[in-house]
This record gives sequence, C-alpha cells and structure tokens, in this order.
Amino acid sequence: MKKITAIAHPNFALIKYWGKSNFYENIPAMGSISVVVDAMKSETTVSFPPELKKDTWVLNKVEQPSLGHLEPSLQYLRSMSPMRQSCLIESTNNFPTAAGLASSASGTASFVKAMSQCLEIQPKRKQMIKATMLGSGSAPRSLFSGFVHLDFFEGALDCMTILNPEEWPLKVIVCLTSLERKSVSSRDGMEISRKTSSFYKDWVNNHYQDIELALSAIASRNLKTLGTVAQENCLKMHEVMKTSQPSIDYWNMTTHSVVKSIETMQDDGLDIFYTIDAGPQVKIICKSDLTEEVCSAMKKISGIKSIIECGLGQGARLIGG
Ligand code: 2P0
Repeated sequence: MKKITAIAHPNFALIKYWGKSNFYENIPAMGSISVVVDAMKSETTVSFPPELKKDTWVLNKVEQPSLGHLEPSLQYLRSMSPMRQSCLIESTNNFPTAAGLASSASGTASFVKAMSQCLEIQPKRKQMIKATMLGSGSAPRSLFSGFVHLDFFEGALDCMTILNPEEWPLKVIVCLTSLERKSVSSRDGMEISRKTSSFYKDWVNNHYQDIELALSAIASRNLKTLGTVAQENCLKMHEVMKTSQPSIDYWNMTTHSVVKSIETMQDDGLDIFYTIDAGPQVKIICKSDLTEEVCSAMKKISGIKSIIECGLGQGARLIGG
C-alpha cells in the first residue's frame, strides 16, 4: 500500500492577514509576509487502506468527526486525478493545536504536499498555492522557506520566498502563555471583524503600505524598521479584533506581562520585536546573539508555560518513502 509522508513548519506573520475577500474560496482580503520556523512542525502521512470505507482524518492520534478544513483542499486535488479510493490522513503536531501557533497552516501544507504525491499529480506552483489556501489562508506561506510573501498583484495571487533562512538567520522565540485551544476560530473571528469593526476598512486600505515598508526592510536586513512596522501592524490587527462586535481579545494576563517586559528591553536599547496572532502566544524576533538574554528574561515571567527557540525553517517537503 502506498504511504506518503510530508512535513511542514508553521509560519508567523510579520505583516498579517485578517479578513477575507471571498469567504467560500477562502481568499484573504490582503497580502501578508511571514517567517517559517524550524523547531515546530506538522507531519502528515496519507495512505489508501483497501478496507477503509470513508475519508478519515486522525489528528494527534484522535479520529476527527470530519476532514474539516482539509476537505476543500482534498476535493481540489482530487479534481486533478482519476483516483477515488478513500484516504487515511494521519497528522501530528509537535506543538499545541489551534492555540495561535499556526497549526492549520503547517497541517494543511504538509497534507497538500503528501496528498499530491499520493494522487500522482504534479500541481503547478499556483495550483499548490490554491490547494493550500482552500484549507487555510496562511497555509501557502508554509510551502516556502524563510521569509515568505503572499502577494496580491492586480488581483492575481502568488506566494514566494523573499529571503532564504541562511540569508538572514534571525531567531524566533515563541513564548507559550496558554496551551488551550482558542475560543474563537480565526475564520469566525475574521468574518466578525469584517462585518462589524469600524477600523476594518482602514485596516485593509492601509495594509499595502506596511507590506511595502516590510519588504524594503527585509531586503536591506534592517531589523529596526522591520520591527517597527511589524509590531505596529500586529497591534492594528488586535485593535480591529477588539473593536469587533462581539469584541475579540486573544490576549491573557501573561501575554500582557510578556509585552511589557519586551517594551522595557526595547527601551533599554535591545533590537528585538514581538508579534502575536490569533491566540495568546508571543513570538519574539531577534538576532541570534540576543537569544540567551531574551530567553532568560522570559523565564522570569510567571505564567509562561514554555519557551520554544526557533531558527528560520524550510518549506513543506516529502520525507521517507
Ligand atoms: C496570519 N492569522 O496572517 C493571521 C494573523 C492569524 C492572525 O492567518 O480562516 O488559520 O483558515 O484562512 O489561516 C490564521 O488564520 O485562517 C491567520 P483561515 P488561518 O497569519
């Protein structure tokens, strides 16, 4: 029986996507820029056991009630192949699921990579982007390595590496402040914000400026400028969330303490910055020579559950046979 395994890493947005232009095709309303991290990963194995009666998804050893967000990706990939046998999808994450750590991005990217191979199709780059995006709007970014830009140029969608990990080997220190699943999914939250936040229009209209500034900061390896624009972009997104009705607030007390501690270090002249996604975890970006100092400061904050030190990682790929 054919069995194919792929891995993909989560990616954390520096310039974020929050809101869709097309809910049904899951098309983001704006571009985004992210970093793929190496120490965290999703691994997905796809096979077609002859006795299997229906498509089945087992996540972290627990059978799921449905294929969930993987279903639209699977349907799209199947439309390119004559194979119709029921598939078994077995995924694991080596980090907490649905807790604001981009497990849906790495999970979907590893699934699409493995399933394409299993179906013996060779999707083109844009088809891979579409297949992943149908599962999760941030998943195309996990197909690529290092700094990644998910771009909308004149309505056309593209996704690419801007810098490979070795070209600017920054560190990402992930501070886990809760291991629980988030109470509002990104998908629901984005729709609530699009429909109700009075800041949403400005958020979308001014987004391109942040993208441009971040792209030039990355091209010139300017951490200070990248940090300023990324941190502001993050705070704008959380403002859009908070001004939604009902208000969405993913931060907990420890998130606030971590942010305060980072701001103190910034005031002391440390060239570091943070970003926070749809969850309470804080990701700190810095050069490698500051990793130890930042980690030891974070370890002193009560409420932190664990700290994951990451470098920049590679895009989704097949492993083994
Ligand atoms: C991002 N996030 O750009 C933003 C920042 C969270 C906050 O993309 O609805 O799991 O499946 O497309 O991709 C997380 O949302 O949501 C996300 P769907 P996804 O990384």
